[in-house]
Amino acid sequence: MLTKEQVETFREDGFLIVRGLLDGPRIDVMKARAHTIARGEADHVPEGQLQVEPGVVSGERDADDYANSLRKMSHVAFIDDVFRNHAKDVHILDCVEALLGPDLKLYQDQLFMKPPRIGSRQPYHQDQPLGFHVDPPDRMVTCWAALDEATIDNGCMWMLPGTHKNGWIEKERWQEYERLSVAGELPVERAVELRPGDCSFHHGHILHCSRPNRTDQRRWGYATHYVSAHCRYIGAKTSDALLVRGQSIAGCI
Ligand SMILES: O=C(O)CCC(=O)C(=O)O
Repeated sequence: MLTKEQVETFREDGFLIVRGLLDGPRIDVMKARAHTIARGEADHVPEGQLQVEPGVVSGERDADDYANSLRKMSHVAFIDDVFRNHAKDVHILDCVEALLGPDLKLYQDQLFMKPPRIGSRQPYHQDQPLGFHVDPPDRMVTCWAALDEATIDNGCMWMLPGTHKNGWIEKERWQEYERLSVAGELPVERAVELRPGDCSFHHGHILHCSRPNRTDQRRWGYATHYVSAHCRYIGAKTSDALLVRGQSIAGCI
């Protein structure tokens, strides 16, 4: 569980770093499975769940192999036991429970792969308005687990502390923050540099981005997006959110 001070930091800043939450052997198992999937050797993961870097798709950038052309894998915890076990990890869920309460569902997961040299920028955005159809909207937390070292040079995430307190922010303002950040004129943005096994937790409304990978080092980070099981689901399709702790609530997601 988190300390009172850690919960307070999350409430104030909209994000929190927890060092050394996951051990090395565990990270190695996840990396091995991710490699198998990225090499196209896992029949249970359809290619549609893998996204290639836009620069490679457009022909402007070259990758040395298919695995190193990938930008991300999505929704793998719903079909792969290694990633599902991670999503149900007791240490992660203890932290999320301290932030969202005892009944928790996994809504979505994404392995952000930021390959060497060609890994592109992820512009400033809030997660929650981008496809998380829950009410109330603020009962959502992402755990971003570092599988590799994430540094300023290889494209770690950056956060704008406190922006989660504004709820939904107009997309024009996302773009304005993005413009300032690219111009180097946003002194309040904070880098989230992590070592393998460290995790950061962020609120669904915090503005955040990640920069391009300018190094020869890959930067894999696995994001699991959790919601409180007490939220109502307001999406058009049926929700496949996965109960990971506590109980489902009648009439809720
Ligand atoms: O890892 C990245 O590059 C972006 C991650 C992100 O936007 C998220 O986890 O919400």
